[in-house]
Amino acid sequence: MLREKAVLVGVSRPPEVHKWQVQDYLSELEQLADTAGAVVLGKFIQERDHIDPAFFIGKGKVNELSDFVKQTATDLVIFDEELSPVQARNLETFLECKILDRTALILQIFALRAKSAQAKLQVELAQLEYFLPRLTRQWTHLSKQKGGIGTKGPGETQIETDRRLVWQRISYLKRKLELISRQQETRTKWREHITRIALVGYTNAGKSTLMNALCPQSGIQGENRLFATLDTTSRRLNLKTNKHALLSDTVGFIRKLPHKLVQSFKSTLDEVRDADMLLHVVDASHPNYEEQIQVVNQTLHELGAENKEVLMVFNKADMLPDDFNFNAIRAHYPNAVFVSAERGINIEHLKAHISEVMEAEFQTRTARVHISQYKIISQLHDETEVLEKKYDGEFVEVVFRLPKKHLKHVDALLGKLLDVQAD
Ligand SMILES: Nc1nc2c(ncn2[C@@H]2O[C@H](COP(=O)(O)OP(=O)(O)OP(=O)(O)O)[C@@H](O)[C@H]2O)c(=O)[nH]1
Ligand SMILES: [Mg+2]
Repeated sequence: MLREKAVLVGVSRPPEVHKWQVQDYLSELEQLADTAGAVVLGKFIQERDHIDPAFFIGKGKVNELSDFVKQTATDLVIFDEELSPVQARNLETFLECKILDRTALILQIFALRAKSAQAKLQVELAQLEYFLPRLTRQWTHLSKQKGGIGTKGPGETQIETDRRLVWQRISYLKRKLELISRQQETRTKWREHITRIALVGYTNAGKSTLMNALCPQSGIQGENRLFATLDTTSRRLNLKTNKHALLSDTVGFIRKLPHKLVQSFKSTLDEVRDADMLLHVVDASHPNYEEQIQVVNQTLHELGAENKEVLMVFNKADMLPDDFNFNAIRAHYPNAVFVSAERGINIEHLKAHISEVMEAEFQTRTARVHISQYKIISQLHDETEVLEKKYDGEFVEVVFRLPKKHLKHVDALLGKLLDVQAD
């Protein structure tokens, strides 16, 4: 396949955003462009303190860019920032090539990657909401002629469609997603009594590889590309002391993850919101791992999942230099665990840590149940972990443990009994 030729543009605004930072951002953007199937021919960085309302970058830079685009027959110019619909249109007219911003590029990758029906619907919804204000004849005309990046999705079919129809499609997609999410709720009801753990982290940090290391039968493969995982997968995680938990692998986060995308992936990300505990996977070998941690924390905040028990897992420890300053990380994150998911290093230690954190969330109780209430005993077996049963005449003394969050539920069950003691 002939790869489209792309040029990247970033803007530095010292002292807030320095040139070296923009260089890092553009390397990440290059990885995104590569994932979307483009080859990057050049990178432009402009230093300026105000944004041009018409072209985003200054006129001089636009001219420079225009020369480069013509000389190299560039197919598309990708901006690391979000452009207004007017800026995108002006640039498109002036440069006579496709213009994409970071958001559109990420949406494009999600569209290429989406496999399940749910993921496809979620991406389409995000794309429509993003493209709606940008639907211009000129844009669709260009994309129809040329095809390629930025055109997979709603663009083509909407040439003759007015916005009202797009809105109809948006509300249809929302209804459909709502339905799927309700169906999932019923399907996952049984999981309520299992401790749920979700893997979260920056894209490419090694979440799927770690899932595979923790649950060797999971058959999940890590991949060296951004957004390898879009759908949530859950597997049983076997632990020594707490028997088991349900571990979920989720979609990765990235700097400036389009807000609309986070919104449309709401039901996929429910797995994160509903989790009892998060494993925040960090690529410790990445030069910008600290910023990536902040991005993940911010996205968790956006999802309303910021107050959860979090275990920081610093992955790719096999790639760290000998003089790596582990203590600096430990000072910041006292509960940090260093692992190598790929080499299987320290995985048992991580499991022990997970058990320890989970333990704090558990409580042990004793109930005295009359043998005629055998149904309650069997329910305790189903919904808690029964540690011991002692028979005493017509009574059974059951010692069981369960997550604190389920105490209420079990208390209601035991409400009918006289003799319940907590220890
Ligand atoms: N050297 C090294 N590479 C690793 C390790 N863990 C994962 N990787 C590599 O990092 C890349 C990304 O791994 P994934 O498990 O796909 O990462 P992810 O966090 O699931 O990424 P997304 O699903 O895209 O968000 C793959 O090429 C892995 O082989 C590790 O411990 N050491
Ligand atoms: Mg993954």
